[in-house]
Amino acid sequence: MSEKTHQHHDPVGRLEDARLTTGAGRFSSDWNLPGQLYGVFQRSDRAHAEIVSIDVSKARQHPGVKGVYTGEDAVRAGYVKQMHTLTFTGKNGMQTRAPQRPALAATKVQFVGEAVALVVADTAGAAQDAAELIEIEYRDLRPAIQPEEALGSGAPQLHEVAPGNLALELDAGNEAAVQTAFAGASHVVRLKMEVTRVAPNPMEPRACTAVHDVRDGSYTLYTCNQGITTLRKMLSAYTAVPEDLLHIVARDVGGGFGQRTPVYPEHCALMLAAKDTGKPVKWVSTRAEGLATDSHGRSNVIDGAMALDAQGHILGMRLDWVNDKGAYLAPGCVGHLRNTSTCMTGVYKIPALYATYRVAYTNTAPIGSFRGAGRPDIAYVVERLVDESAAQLKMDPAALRRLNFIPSDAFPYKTATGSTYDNGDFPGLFEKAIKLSDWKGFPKRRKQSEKNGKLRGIGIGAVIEGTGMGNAPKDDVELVLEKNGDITVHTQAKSQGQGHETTFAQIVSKALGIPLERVKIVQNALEKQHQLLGNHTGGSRSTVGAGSVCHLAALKLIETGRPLAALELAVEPSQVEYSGGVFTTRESKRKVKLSDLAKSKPLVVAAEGKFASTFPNGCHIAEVEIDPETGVTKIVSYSAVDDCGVVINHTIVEGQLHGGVAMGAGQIFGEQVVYDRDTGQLMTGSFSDYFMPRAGMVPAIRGAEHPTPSKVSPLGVKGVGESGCTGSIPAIANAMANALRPLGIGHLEMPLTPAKVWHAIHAARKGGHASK
Ligand code: MCN
Repeated sequence: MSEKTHQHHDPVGRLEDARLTTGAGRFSSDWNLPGQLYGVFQRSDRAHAEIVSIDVSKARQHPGVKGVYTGEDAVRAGYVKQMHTLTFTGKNGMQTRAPQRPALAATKVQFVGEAVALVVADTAGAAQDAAELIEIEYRDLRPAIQPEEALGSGAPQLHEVAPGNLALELDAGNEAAVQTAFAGASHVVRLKMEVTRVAPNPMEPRACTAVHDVRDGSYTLYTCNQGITTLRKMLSAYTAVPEDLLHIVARDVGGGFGQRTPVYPEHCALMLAAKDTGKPVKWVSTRAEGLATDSHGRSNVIDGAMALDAQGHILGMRLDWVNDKGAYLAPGCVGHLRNTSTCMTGVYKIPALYATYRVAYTNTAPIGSFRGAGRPDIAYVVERLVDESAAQLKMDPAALRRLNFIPSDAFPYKTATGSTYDNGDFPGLFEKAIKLSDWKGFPKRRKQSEKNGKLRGIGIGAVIEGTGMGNAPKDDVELVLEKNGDITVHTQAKSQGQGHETTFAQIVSKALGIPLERVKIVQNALEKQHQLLGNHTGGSRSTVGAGSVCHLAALKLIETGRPLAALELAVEPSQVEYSGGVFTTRESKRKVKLSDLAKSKPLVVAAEGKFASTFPNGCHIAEVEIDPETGVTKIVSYSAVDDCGVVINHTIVEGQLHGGVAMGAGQIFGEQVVYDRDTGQLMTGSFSDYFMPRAGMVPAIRGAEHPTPSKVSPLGVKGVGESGCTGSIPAIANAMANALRPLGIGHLEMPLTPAKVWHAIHAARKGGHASK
């Protein structure tokens, strides 16, 4: 972000960058163990079929092959229960219908790319060659690809346990209140929307080397992840190997975006092979495997309606969701339900809310968490409805929002779906964004664009998201004052690029008043794996959770040091003061350095805490210019004001926002996982078909902070890791709608590719209907 208005810059460069930018990082495939073998998966080339037979005899005889494993082996080992998180009770007491998922498909394949066999050989090449010799006879079945169709009558059925392909049906909010609100409304605005399926595509592909120790039956997995506590729990549930026999090693992780939290069948299949061969077995995913089998994100269809009075006050909102979950419930699948009801009211005081959810199985890759995990989805839905309402009421969309914001004196604010927003100043933040974007000057700029033959639009995304709470029992860290006076802090959070080594160190160095360079953050150390239980990194919770506990641990160190210093100073502990790494007392000129307290033995303190959700919020305003001759759109201006509470590192926060905005822009303008509706073949199986956002898509962002310290965290922090995505998706979509509305073009579904935009413009100019 080169163009910015941040006033208070004290840039602290990222401590990890020296390593990461000089090739000294250590990623999963950098691990090589003596005697290791290589695994290659043979995957289903069809979306839905019964496995009639698998003949692996030729593969077994191939030179160099040390083992071939199929669904039979997975079932025999009992590796069939992938854990899921959809543990709510649904409508009328309905319980989630979750099929088993053998680590290798046993009787049926349910999506293109599903692992059917694992071949292990001396080299990856030999394993690949042998995999191609496996003969699989399938009986093809008609696939169910589109989620609404999958739920319809006559659709092909995926799982016996889930008739009608329905995994769960549930609701949230108050249906009667919404009915009353709609009955009394002057305006009802309806919009059906799709939040498309996208692929996370972190820079580092998935990889895992599994090792079995025959002496104690333990397994060590060298695998990229977002923190071991959740992964280990899920791995144990899948394999029934007790958690204390599962060790997980990762140093640097090249991006995660939610995709790396959970267990994957591949982890388990590699464990099988490692045990059987007695050798480490290494697998590195190809890009194509990643696109087909890394859990995808979003994929929701939402039928929405908003009720307003004559002045533009929002009276109620109803949303009917169809949540596509793909072929199986990925462990991280809960986000699209929980996070969409948590912030259903957005930043507005909407008195009546009601949502229904129908969770569908389809013959596609499972859907898991992906940056935002439902947060961008609900932000998009609310903000699109707000903008369409403003259009219908012929109101300025900024004016309509001003009428409806939750006022700044209303915190803590309990929403109609039961969340408690801790703190915020939505109107104040909004006005800052309006000013930053020069909202008033827009008509002039639009005219200028018109003169140049371009269509210009401006759009707002005023958004909020819940971050913080995790599924671990607590967040905890261990802080060690080393003999040389340095500080080592162990946490179970796991950076995949977020910069924790810097920000957590900043937290500790600030609390202790010592130089940053003296603090070292160590994540997921093998020797601490079974001692610390804190949350993995995800849900933008690490700063609120692990970060806050780093702060508490530092304060505890001071309290632990105080009586020791008092002894040396020969005073009562209450007379000892601490500042800047030094204990002093008024009674004498003597000082005791913190760094001297551990001279003979390291001083260890443990701290823990459990924190409620925080609610970062922001207002993003995008301005776009469309070339009607080509349908190509440029984001010409982007302003973002965010409230992530007290900011630890301004540069990192900006980077997080910038990355998130680019991801949102990618989804609006091109990213989409596409399956052929008839055959279920993956049409976007490589980067020549799957659109990845490019840096040039997002201009310099005009950013500003508007912090309201969170009451939940002792640091006053809120999360930020997903905010960019949550703000940009609605802001850019609304800007596009605003640019096209004068032509009579209604809602267009993302992705707004040049071809789609061009067709809509040309259809409108010819007086026809805009295509969806
Ligand atoms: N931060 C800060 N001040 C605040 C809040 C955060 O300085 N008030 C800093 C943090 O200390 C941290 C970073 O900003 O260095 C993000 O913090 P936080 O919001 O707590 O989020 P997490 O660390 O828990 O990261 C998870 C979040 C998620 S859920 C996704 S998805 C995501 C994201 O972070 N995936 C990422 N950002 C990513 N960034 C990179 N480079 N790669 C990913 O895979």
